[in-house]
Amino acid sequence: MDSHNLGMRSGFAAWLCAALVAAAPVELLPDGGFDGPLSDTGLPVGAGTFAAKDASVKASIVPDGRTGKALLVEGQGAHAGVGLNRVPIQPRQQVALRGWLKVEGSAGTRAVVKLDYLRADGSWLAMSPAEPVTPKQIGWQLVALTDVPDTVAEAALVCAVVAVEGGGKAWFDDLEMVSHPLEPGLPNLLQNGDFESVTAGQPRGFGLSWKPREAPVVLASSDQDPRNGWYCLRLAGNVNYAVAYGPAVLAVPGRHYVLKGFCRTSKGRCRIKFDYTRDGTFLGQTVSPPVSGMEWQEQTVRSEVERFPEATRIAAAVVIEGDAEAWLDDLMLTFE
Ligand SMILES: [Ca+2]
Ligand SMILES: [Ca+2]
Repeated sequence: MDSHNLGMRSGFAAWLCAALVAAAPVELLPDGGFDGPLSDTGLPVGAGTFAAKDASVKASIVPDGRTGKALLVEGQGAHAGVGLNRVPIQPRQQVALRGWLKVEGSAGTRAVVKLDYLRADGSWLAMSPAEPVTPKQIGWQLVALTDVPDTVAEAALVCAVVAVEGGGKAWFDDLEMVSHPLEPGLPNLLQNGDFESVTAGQPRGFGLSWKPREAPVVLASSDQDPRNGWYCLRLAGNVNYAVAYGPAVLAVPGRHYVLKGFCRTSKGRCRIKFDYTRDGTFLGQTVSPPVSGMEWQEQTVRSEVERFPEATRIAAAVVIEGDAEAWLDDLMLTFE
């Protein structure tokens, strides 16, 4: 799986590239690597533990990190962890949080990296979690998420939080949290179309439509020169064809959907497309012209919902054919 190859080094360069079209990102977590000086509590400056009612927590900096030291959280009870910082929410900013974690414990143990939203008085309001990691996932796992804090009503502060649920031990390391101005434009109907949400090395919400028998197909988050942010999607294989699709949305009759996305390939060809479905059954598709070459190229597909009047869902998808390796970023689903 690609997740173990995903490094952090190229990430900042990617944000700098993005900065050519938008303002530079702001670093919001001073010591997400847990290798810096500690306060009297034994934790990085600004960090503090919390525990749900009837739960308890012990947090410490330990030597066996992914790089140098790590934060170890040992929890008992439903929910306990460490808030790492508290940052005032700025209007029209997107916040991205990523990090590595591994977890040990019983089958019900889960470890979470998340953003918590607090009122101005510090009371808890809401959260935006990455997909939890369980003890079944062996070794360090990469997770990443993004959110737009000023869309959370009443929220004044945003906080990077690591937590253990159900009792157990979890190690956290190499956390990064940045904010950058939200790009103007229409809202994206496609969740995780920027591929910045990562679950154990996989782009959250995206999956293969089928697993070809003749050869393995790789669908993974990739930090190889994303067009924007930290990550893009990588789809590779040597098969007749392979399709990665995202979360489907309602196919509203009369609505004209537009899918835009950026693709590049090291070999073979790649297209973006719409799939039309009803109750999970494939009815048809509309595909873009093929893209090949290492430069990011924009593609656009316009829906043909009227050709499939029985369709109830429409899904954005990416397809490769033959011996191909492709990267996708900034998939945008809107309607006209
Ligand atoms: Ca570290
Ligand atoms: Ca991206």
